[in-house]
Amino acid sequence: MAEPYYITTAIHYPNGKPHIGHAYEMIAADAIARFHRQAGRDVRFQTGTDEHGLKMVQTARKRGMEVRALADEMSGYFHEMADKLDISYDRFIRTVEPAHYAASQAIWQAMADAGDLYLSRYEGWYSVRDEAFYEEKELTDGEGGVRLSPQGTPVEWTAEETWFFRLSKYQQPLLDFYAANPEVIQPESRRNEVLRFVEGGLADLSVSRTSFDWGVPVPGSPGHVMYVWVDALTNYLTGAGYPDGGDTARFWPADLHLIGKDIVRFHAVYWPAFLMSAKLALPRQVFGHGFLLNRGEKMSKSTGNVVDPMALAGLYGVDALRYFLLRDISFGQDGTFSDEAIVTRANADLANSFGNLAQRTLSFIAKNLEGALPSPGRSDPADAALLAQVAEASAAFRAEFAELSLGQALESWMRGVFACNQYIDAQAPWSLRKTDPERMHAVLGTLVRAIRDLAITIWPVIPTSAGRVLDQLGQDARDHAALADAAWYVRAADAGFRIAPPTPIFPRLVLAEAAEIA
Ligand code: ME8
Repeated sequence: MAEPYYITTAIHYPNGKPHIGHAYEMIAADAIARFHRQAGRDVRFQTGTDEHGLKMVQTARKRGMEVRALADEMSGYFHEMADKLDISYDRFIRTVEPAHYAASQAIWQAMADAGDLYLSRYEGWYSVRDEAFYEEKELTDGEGGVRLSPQGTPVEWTAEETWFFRLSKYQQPLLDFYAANPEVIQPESRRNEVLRFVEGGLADLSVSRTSFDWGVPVPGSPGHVMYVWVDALTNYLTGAGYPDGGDTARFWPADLHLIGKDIVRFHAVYWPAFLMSAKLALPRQVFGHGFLLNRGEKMSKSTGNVVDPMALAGLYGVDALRYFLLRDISFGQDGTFSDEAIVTRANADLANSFGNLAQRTLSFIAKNLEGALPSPGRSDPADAALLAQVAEASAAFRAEFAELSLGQALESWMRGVFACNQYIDAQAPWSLRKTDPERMHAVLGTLVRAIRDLAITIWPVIPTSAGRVLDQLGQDARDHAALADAAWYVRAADAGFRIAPPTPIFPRLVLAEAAEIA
């Protein structure tokens, strides 16, 4: 049986519609999930919405709605976005599901059984926007006497009776865990932040609330609902079938929690501490990706520069957006986007390079060979050299993708595309038609093989368009094993496969008018 691979995104707060940052995270996780499926792993990919907490309560109050109605409406937009962006999730989880209540109460009970929960009084600072408690030493002064969290969000003084989790007890076990698993928190800068935070000492964590009731009830403690992060983090276990078994044995621990840099503390400190307490295995990796900036500016509702990912996908195409985000933003760092940058990148790499290569080659074959796959013809060392360059580019892509160097992987793939374009220019198959048809056949056949392998390689990033190129070549396989199967060509030729006159797959994009962008 194939080796399991469990990947998750953060679950998103449905207190508003999804923005491009949410889309970015889903797209990156989707490409990684597809990549592992191609490599033959049994992938479980989960995304969803995080629907409890005070932020949801306050947003619903402002809109004059019931919280559940707000959650239902907004979660729907996230679900719809995932589908439109070709996100191949196996489960879209909502934290209001009964199965999730059961999982959250089970992990709570396990932490209680370990003696790690006690009742006391919390007095301290809370940021509703971050749904996070902060210590006095972490705060700064904002305008008008407002105190600000390290994330720059306002905090308010909170005092109530709550349950506490003995986080302090886990300081040393956590440090031991990081030391024994140097790769567990990525990238390196995030790991260093976490180490500094934990080395600085850990206070026990308030893990229930009594001032509102929108949350998972604490078992045996009427009036208390769980702190939203306790149930939110537990979604990863719910999705694996915890506590009733289900697939927990198969898919837990998760291989990768892909999240943004602002929530690394929750995933790399609180989550492993909860799991240690509940005697469950710890995740293999937490990767904190960077933030997307709109033309270099932080997006916020007040500046009015929040970008709707569906509008961008509508203007430029889902695959152009997916390709741009993974190619132009160095994975793990902040990155900036603009309409111009999307158009420039998609045109340079997809329309003018890979798209043009496929379109020229396939339409020439359709027109001049009635679509029949070129015969072996007269080969030349340049043919094997090209296929070796393409194989090297594809192998580099796979190695870099596996290491989550996504942008670099795409650069490697482009090396393969460029090699093909140089080969076409040097071999000039169009002029060989009259002068040397034997040589023309060999060149076109070499290009067909190269295009097929480049399309399989890039498939996780641009699944619809790469899939269409492969369809034009009559290729059903999308997996890595197909790259090692060079005999496909002879089989297809023997079976009499013919290339139909192709419709272009990668349109040349034009920048949308300012009115369309807004
Ligand atoms: O934090 N660029 O939800 P969320 C890139 N519910 N990524 C961004 C971003 C940006 N501009 N803005 C946000 C939560 N993100 C919790 C998570 S998980 C158990 C609970 C990322 O809707 C952010 O870093 O505020 C996070 O990974 C995800 O979007 C959801 O953010």
